[in-house]
Amino acid sequence: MRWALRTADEAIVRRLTSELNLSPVVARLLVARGIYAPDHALRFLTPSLAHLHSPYEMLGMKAAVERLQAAIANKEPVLIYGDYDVDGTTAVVILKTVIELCGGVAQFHVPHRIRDGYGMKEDVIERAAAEGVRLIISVDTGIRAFAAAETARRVGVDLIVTDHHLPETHEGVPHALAVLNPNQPGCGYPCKSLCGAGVACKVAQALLESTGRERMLPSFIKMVAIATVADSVPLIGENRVFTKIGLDGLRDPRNLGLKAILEASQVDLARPINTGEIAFRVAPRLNAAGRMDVAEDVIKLFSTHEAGEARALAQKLSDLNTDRQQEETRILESIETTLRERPELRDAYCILVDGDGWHRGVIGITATRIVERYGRPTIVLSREGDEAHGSGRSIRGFHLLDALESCRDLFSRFGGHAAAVGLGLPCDRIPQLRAALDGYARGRLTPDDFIPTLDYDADLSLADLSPNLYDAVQQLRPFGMGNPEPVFAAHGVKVTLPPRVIKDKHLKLRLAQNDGAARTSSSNKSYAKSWQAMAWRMADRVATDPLVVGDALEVAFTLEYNDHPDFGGLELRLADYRRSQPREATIAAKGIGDSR
Ligand SMILES: [Mn+2]
Repeated sequence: MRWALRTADEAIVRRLTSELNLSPVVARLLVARGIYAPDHALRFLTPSLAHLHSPYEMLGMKAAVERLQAAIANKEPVLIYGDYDVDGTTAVVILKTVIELCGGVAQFHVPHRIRDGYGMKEDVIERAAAEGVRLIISVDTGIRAFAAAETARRVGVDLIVTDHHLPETHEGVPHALAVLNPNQPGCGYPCKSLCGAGVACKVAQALLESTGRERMLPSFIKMVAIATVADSVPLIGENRVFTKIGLDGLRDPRNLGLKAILEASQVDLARPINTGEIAFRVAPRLNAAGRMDVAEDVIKLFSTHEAGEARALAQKLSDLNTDRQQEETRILESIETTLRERPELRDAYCILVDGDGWHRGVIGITATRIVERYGRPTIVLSREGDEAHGSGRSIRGFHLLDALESCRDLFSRFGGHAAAVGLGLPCDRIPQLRAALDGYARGRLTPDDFIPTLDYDADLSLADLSPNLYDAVQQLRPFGMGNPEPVFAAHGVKVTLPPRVIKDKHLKLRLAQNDGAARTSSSNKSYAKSWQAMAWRMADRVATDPLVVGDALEVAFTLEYNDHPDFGGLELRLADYRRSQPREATIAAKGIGDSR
């Protein structure tokens, strides 16, 4: 692993430090995250509802709200057209709840991932029209639904599109009564990176404000926070306000479904919720419905007024998630076997593996795992009859969609972006695709690109660690996409107790800063202060290269607070460690291009 220090202009760091009376470490973290102006920094450190933008800054909001208000007043049924992932289903829940709260009637449609595929379908619109629906509002989908918009016009249905995905560059946006998307041309909305539920929440905010119910907004924001984390949009701007306020609010869940799913996910409500708990425990359960079965269960979960039903649905989602994990493990093992037996596949610059009947809802996650393991762009294909369906994930600096563009004639469908793609092609073209992608990648990557990089924020001495520093860093929470958890590096650290292996997997170390004579003065209390360090899943490293007391290390770490009453306190969570080089060797290594 390569370590790279995030850059931060020292002059700006000094200015923020003095103007806002911040700790220099926090100022550096802010500047490394692109926050230079003092007022911006203040807003970042203290997110509040007052920072939310007016919904009417979004193009199309006025027309959308007026039409919704008319529907609500006339008790006209409104069909909400959603999507099957966390973002799409929570967005449905947000709009359904707000329409019903205001006295209206709401129905919803969520496509089935395998049967219906992604996007708005004309037959759903025709059927709704036949049943008397005169207003459809999409959430988290629809920005490229040109045919669906035409159908709506033909059958006399007003269509409001709300979405956050990028519009088509040439054809513009569908012809609809209103189109709400901060990314459409001409929309001056300041926060461009809202998720689908975020856009839906802006509609909800407008409806709540117009009926004097704005104090209800925080309960909607709890739902938006889950979607914002699950959809991997950057946690900056309005998204930071949503996640900060929403995650705090989730500690007091009122909605029975929320309460049940947090309980089933074993989220500890006694302490601040972090984005990892949402991303790795709550979201996979909500997503499991759309991946493995029917996404409607998520909407039922959040709509029920029956605690027993909520618990049963949360349990069903947890079971589906267990199925999903087993399916993922099965596919991963099969891929690993293939890569062992056919090393030429593993050595490809763009890995492409295929298998029979792999669950299409899971192959994207397995592609992510293979990228983590091998550091190379990866496409996983599931063969179903004559057609193969695939998902791909990339590495930093390799535009996977461009790679697919370079051989576009091979596909029956493809789409996505730099980091992730979806595709379909006839099975007999898989060998051609494999060769084409490998060739394309060899022209753009070198083996050096396959070494993962650990970005870190600052070099510290362990003597600088303190509960105050920990508290200061916590002000930047919640961490996640666009606001990574701060990682620090310390050099010349000594192992002070024999390392302990925990559960065969993890490593527990005791570390102290080896500062030499400078800190031997008895007046310096920080001398010899040692810290506990947890190195999760790193036990195999001491099996091949044992650590003993006195070994000198460089460590990259995040700060953790262990609240155990007896041996709790501030501790380190290692992101990586390596042996300190003797001084001469370090200088020599620098000469040949060491990263620091
Ligand atoms: Mn989305």
